[in-house]
Parts: sequence; C-alpha cells; structure tokens
Amino acid sequence: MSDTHESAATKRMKQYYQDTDFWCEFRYSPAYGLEHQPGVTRRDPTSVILVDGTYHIWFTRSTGPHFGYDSGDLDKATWNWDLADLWHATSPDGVHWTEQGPAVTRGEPGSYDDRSVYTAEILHHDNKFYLVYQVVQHPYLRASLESIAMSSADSPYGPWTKTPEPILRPSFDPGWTPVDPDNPLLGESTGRFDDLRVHDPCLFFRDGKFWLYYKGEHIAEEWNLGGRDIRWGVAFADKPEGPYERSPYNPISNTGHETLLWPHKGGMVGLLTLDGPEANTIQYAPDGINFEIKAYIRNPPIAAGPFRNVDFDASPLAGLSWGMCHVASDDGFGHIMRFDTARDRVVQRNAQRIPF
Ligand code: AAL
Repeated sequence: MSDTHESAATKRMKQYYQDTDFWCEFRYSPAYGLEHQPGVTRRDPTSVILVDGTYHIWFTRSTGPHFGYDSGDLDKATWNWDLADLWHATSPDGVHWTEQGPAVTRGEPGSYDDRSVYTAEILHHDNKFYLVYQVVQHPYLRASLESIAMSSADSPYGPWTKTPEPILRPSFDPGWTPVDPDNPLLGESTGRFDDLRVHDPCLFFRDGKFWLYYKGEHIAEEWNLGGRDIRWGVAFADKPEGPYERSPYNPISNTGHETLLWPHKGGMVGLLTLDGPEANTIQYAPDGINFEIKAYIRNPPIAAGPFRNVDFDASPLAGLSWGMCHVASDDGFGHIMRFDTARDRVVQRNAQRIPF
C-alpha cells in the first residue's frame, strides 16, 4: 500500500471543499415592531411565508416575569414560553413587522392546551394553512408531558380550528414508575429519547405524506458531551392531522435543539444548533432520515424560521436565505430578530491548488 502522506486533516479538508455549497455565515438586524420590550416575551418564530405580497410569521408571546418550575405557586409562569399564546405578525418587506394579535390561544381549563400554546411552525399546503405547535396542560411541572398539536385555517388571518387532540404525544409509558416521584427527571430513564416531551414541530409534505420532524426530550436527562441530551425524530401521516407513525430510524439526530429543516433535491437539509456533539452543523439527508454533516458553521440563528417561498432546488442553502430568529435578553424577555445568510466569504477554491 502506497503512503501518499496525506494527513487525516487534509483528507477532511478536501471533503469540506466538496461541500462548500452548504457553508455559510449569518448577519443579524432588527425586526422593527418585534424588538426587545421589557415585560413582553416574543420568541420561537415560525418560518416566514409570503401570501399575496405580505410576509407572515407566528410566534410565542407571553407577558410578565417567569419563576422556574419550583416557585411554589403552580399559577406562576415557569419560563417565558409558559402562559403563552401564538401571535401573528405581518410585514411588507421582512424588516418592519406589525403584530396582528393572537392567532391560537390557550384552551379552556381542563383541555389539553389549557396552560400554554407555544413554539409553532407553519405549513402552507393546498390552499390551507397549518400551524403545528407545542402544548402543555396545567400544572406545568418539571416533568410535565408536552405534546404537539395543530390548528388549521383557510387564511393566514384565521379563524384557526384546533385538532380535538394533540397530533403527537411523548412516548411516555404510563406503566413507568419514577425512582424519585418528586423529581422524575432524575429517575430511571425508560430508554426512549422522546418519552417526556415532543417539541419544535416542523411539518412538510413529501412523497405523498406529511413528515413531522420534532425534537424529543427524555426522562432522566443528563448532560451529553457538554450540552443537553437532545435528539430529533420524525413521524409520518397520510393526513396533516394524523395519525402520525414514528420512523423506526428515530432518533435521526444526536444533536440540535429547535428543528430547522428545508427540502433540497429530494432530500432534506437541517441546521443543528446548541446541544450535542454535532452542534453548529448543517447536515443533509438524501432520504430525509439519514443525515450527514456537510458544514460546520458559527453563530447560527437560534429557533430560526427561514423564508419558505423559494426554489429549494436552486442551491443547498436556498431554504436558508433569510428569516427570523429569537434572541435571549438578560432581563428574561426575549425578542425576535432578522437573520440573513451570507456567503460572500466562501472561497470556491480549486483543491488542486491549495497549499496543503
Ligand atoms: C425552545 C424550544 C421549545 C422549548 C422551549 C420553548 O428553545 O425548544 O420551545 O419548550 O425552548
């Protein structure tokens, strides 16, 4: 066997040059009308859709401070996504936004979404609008189960009709007994990555089916290589409201937090941030399930919702041209910003001429 004296790093670098179409940087600018406002939280924006010349987003909105899970008062907000509703905002240019008021609000006491509705994503399909989002029922405890629900409408301005039940529930096994009933998160894991919470839904219509990507959180979570132990899953249905069947390949990531995906050439591209050994990467799965790292990126948008009315096949990053994301603030009242994806510092180099 001949030794080419090519180091492992050089081999990897050559691969990165094969995949420069996936590499990018990010710039941030204000979303006027959704800026930081003490006392009001705006977070977790959906993707941006363009309907009749107007840009639309939906986002989690709550007011007042939050106190964590253990405040001793079950009526007090735990986090700034608790006691929240989903609001709608519109813009003529993607820069200046006007709040249009609540789109989907918390349900009546006793209903599956009576505590909070939050962290939504939008799908515009066949002249209908589908909002998918997280729900939690009162009381909101450290180990409350959180599910994904859906509302649909014929117009982005509503009215929105809720599904009678959540469309995806955590894979919690009612027969499971926590080691410490007062603190089940520190108990014994059931071994399922999404047994406690299903979060961050991201819905697509692909190959004749609805594909619901989501983030799973599990009982007895511990640190995973310095980040939270977060993984993504996907579930399929013939109709948008389900029933959804989980992929046998779940979990389909070992990394990431809020889901952010877009279609490209028959496959799916994903931006994975925050948690796990592959945080801050862009990955591609030709089949939408088996993702491989294509680029390592820096300073990615958090909880981002990209602009969706694009030609996704034009380039791998067409689905990430610009969008909205959220920013945490020291005072606890997060807000929404605009991000733009930049590629002006990508050098399409000829690998033969690189001084390896
Ligand atoms: C976000 C999302 C979900 C979580 C919380 C609000 O970053 O992952 O929405 O529940 O944090």
